[in-house]
Amino acid sequence: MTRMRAIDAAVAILDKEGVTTLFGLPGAAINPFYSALRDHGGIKHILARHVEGASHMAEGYTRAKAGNIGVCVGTSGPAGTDMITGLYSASADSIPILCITGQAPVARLHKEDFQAVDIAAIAKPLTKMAMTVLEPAQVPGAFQQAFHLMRSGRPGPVLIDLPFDVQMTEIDFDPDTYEPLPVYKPRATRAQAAKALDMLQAADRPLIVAGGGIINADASDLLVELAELLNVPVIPTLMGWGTIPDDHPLMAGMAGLQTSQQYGNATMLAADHVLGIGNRWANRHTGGLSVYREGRTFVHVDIEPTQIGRVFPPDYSIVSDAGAALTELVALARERRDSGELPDRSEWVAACQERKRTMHRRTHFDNIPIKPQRVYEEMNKAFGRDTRYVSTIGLSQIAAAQFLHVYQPRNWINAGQAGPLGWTVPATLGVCAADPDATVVALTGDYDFQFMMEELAVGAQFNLPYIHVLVNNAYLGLIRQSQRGFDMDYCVQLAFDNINTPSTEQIAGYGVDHVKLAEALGCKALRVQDPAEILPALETAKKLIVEHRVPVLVEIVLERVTNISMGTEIDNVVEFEELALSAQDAPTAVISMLD
Ligand SMILES: Cc1ncc(C[n+]2csc(CCOP(=O)(O)OP(=O)(O)O)c2C)c(N)n1
Ligand SMILES: [Mg+2]
Repeated sequence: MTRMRAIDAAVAILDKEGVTTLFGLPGAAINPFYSALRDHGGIKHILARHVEGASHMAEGYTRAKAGNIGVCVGTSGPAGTDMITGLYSASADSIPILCITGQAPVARLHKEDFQAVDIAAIAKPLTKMAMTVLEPAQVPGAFQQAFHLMRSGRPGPVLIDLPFDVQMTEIDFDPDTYEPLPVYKPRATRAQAAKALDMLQAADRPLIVAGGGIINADASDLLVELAELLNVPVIPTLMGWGTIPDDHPLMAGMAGLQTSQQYGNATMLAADHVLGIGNRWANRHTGGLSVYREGRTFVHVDIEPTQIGRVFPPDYSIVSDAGAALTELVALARERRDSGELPDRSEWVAACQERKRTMHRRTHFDNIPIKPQRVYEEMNKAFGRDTRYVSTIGLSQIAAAQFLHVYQPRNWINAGQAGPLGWTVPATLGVCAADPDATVVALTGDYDFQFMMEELAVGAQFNLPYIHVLVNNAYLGLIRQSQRGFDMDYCVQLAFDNINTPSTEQIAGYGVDHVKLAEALGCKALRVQDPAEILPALETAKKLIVEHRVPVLVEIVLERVTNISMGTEIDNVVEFEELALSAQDAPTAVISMLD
C-alpha cells in the first residue's frame, strides 16, 4: 500500500476519473489541496476572480463536451457560500459539477472557528451528495461515490467539504488499482418502447418534445434518426435546442411562453399526441397546463422515476436514460418501417413546415438606436453552423432563442431553469477551456454582464478567447417589461450620466462604459450604434480573437425600451412589433418566406 496524505489520494482520484482542468480560488483551508495539485503537476488550474465564477466555469466546462465533469474549488466559509448559486444552477439543469471546499479542522467545527460554516447542510438540497468528510480514510470513498452519483441517473452536482486536518492526515491508498464505480442508468425495455410507439402511431398529428436529457445522454443522432424513420416533427425544449438542426425539415420550432417561435406554438397546439423524451415540462415551455394538455395525449420518458407525474400525469411513462430509450425506439421503428407498418405522415409534416415557412417575426429594422431584433439577424449572418452560443437570462436571451439558429447539440448553452444573472461570462470561459478551438459567442444584456464582468480578466490571463455580444438597453429589460403589469417602470433603470463620458457621445446617458471596462480587464472591445455597423464589428471581433487570444466585447447600444414577444399561455403570446410580411422583413429566417 502507498502511504499518502488523504488529499493526495483525492487528487489522484480526480486524475483517474478524467479531470484535467479545475476552476478555483485558493485560501488557507484549501491550501493542502493546492499543495497536492502542485505535487501532481498534471491538472491545469484556472484562477477565477470570484468563487461564484469558478462554479459557473465548471458548469460551462461540463456542458461543452459529453463526459466532461467540471470541478470548482474554494476555501471554506464564504467561498463555499459563493458557489451555492453554481450548485443551484447545475442541479436545476441536471448538470454534474464537483465542488470541493476546504474547512476548519474537525475538532474546531463546533467552536465557531474562523470561516467554519456548515456548507454541507447549506448545499444539501442543491446536490446529489453534500458531505463534510470527518474521517481521513473516507476521503477516497467520498470522491469515488461523488463521481458515481454525478454520472448516474439524473446527473447533478456534488459538494465535498474537507477539513484541514482531514486533508493532511496520511492514509493508505493505491492509485494504480483505483477504478471508477459502475454508472447506473435505467434502460427502457423493448415492451415499453413498443407501447410508446403504438400510442404515437395511433395518433394523427404526433410530435416529439426533445429535452436536455437527450443532450446529456449524447443521443441527438438517435433522436434525429427516430424522427426521420417515423417522419414525425420535433419540438426541442430550450435545454434540448440543438438536438435537431434548426434547418432540418422535421424541426418544428420551439414552443413556450418566451423562448419560442410562433410556428412552434401553433404546431404544438395543432398536435394530438406528444412523446416527451428527457424533458421536464418546464412551466416556461408549457404555460398553463390546461391549454398545453387539452386535446393531446402524452408519453413521458425520463431517467429519474420521481420526475414522472411531477408536473402532470402522463398517459404513459417510461423510466429510462434518453439514449437507451431512443435505441429501443429506433430499432422498433426500423422494423415497423421495413414491414410497412408506419403510417404516412406527409400531410401533417407539410402543415408544420408551412407554418415554419410563413409565421415569422420581423427582424429587419434600420432604426437608430438599434432595435434588438436586428442584432440577431446580423449574428445569423456573421456566425456559422459550428458556433457555440452561451447565454443566461433577460430580454437578450429570450430574443436570442426566438431569432438565432442552432445546428448542433451543446451549441446552445443556457442556464435554463435557474437563470442566475452573471452566469454568462464565467460559463463561457468554461466552454472555452473545454473546447479551445471552437467559435464561442456569449450573449448578455448589460446587467448580466455587470454581475460578473471581473471574470473577463480570467479570459485575458488564461487566453480563453470568445466574442461577447452585449446588447445594452441600460435597463433591467425583462423586469421593466414585466412591470408593465403593475403599470410601473420602477428601480429597473441602469442609465445615468457617466461623468467620464463626454455629453456629446450618444452613450453619455447610458451609464457604465462597458468598452473601457473590458479594456481595463485586458480584453478587446468595440461599440456599435448603427445597425449597418453590426456585421463589420462582428467580423472584426472574429479577427481580434484569433490575433489576441482574449475575449472580445462587442457592445451594441440599443433603443432603451423594446418589448419582446411573450405571454402567459402558449395560445396568447403577445406580439409588440409588426410580424414579417415578406422575406425582406426576416431575411435570416431559417426557411425564407420566398422558398
Ligand atoms: C441573481 C439574479 N437576480 C435577479 C434576477 C431577475 N432578473 C432576470 S432578468 C433581469 C434583468 C436583466 O437585465 P439585462 O441583463 O440588462 O438584460 P435585458 O433584459 O435588459 O436584455 C433580472 C433582474 C435574476 N435572474 N438573477
Ligand atoms: Mg439590459
